[in-house]
Amino acid sequence: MGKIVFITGATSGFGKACAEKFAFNGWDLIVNGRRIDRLEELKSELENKYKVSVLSLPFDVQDEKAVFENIEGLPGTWQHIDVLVNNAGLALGRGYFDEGDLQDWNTMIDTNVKGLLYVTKAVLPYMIPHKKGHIINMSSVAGKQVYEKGNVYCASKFAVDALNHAMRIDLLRHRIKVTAIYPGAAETEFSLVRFKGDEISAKKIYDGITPLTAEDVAEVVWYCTTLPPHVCINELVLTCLHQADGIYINRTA
Ligand code: NDP
Ligand code: 8X3
Repeated sequence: MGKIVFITGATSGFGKACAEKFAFNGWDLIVNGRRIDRLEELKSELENKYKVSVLSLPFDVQDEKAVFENIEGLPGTWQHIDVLVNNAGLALGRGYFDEGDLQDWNTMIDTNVKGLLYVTKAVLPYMIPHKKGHIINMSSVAGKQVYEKGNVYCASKFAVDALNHAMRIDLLRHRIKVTAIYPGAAETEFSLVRFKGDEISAKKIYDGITPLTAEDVAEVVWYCTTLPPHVCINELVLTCLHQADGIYINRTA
């Protein structure tokens, strides 16, 4: 086996673009998501195109039992994970706090926070004995600043920010790198999911701007994970030219 990257949420957007980037560079991949057909398609596409090995590992990161069963059950050759990209996540709804939907809140917290915790906890026993490994946590500009109607999604990404820092501190003694990425608006399936299939609302998010692409984010993940062994990017914020941070976007410039 070559180097191994484990990417959650690889069926779309950032995760899929990261899979392509690492495969292009000859890495073997463990790819996760809930949509099995997409994982299988990705596996055969990357294996054929780049002659790498791809293990499709479908599970819902919210499901504690499934996370631990799948990761603890990894065949020996797949256990030597060099990089974990904790990318699976979503926003559901964009509305006032007092009008929020409890099920949406639970799903965001269970996926973006608890899912990330479960996967990381399950993968760490494969990294710690080797005193080597790199965890990438996908936060957001929403994890740096709260914006109107962002409430619980922002809170979930602030939690990723806090956990990233906590992991960086607590994993120092194991020589494991930890990096949080904070992208701004990027056109993937994210807004379509957030607005529950409402294509007009989803498109509006990118009105007048040239948003980041999934490939832009994958490029940054690749950069962070291929620096010399003694260098660790702790946090990296990236936005498109039209966006300064989680709040300021100029759609006329
Ligand atoms: P996409 O909707 O395109 O991709 C999200 C991915 O997460 C899919 O592969 C989806 O797979 C997976 N996923 C969602 N829920 C689960 C689950 N419960 N278990 C396993 N996998 C899951 O969005 P992006 O690529 O844009 O988003 C990726 C990450 O980046 C998210 O954490 C998001 O919050 C964050 N982000 C996005 C930004 C943006 O503007 N696009 C900006 C900043 C951060 P499946 O449905 O098959 O399970
Ligand atoms: C996604 C970016 O600005 O919609 O995390 O919160 S934003």
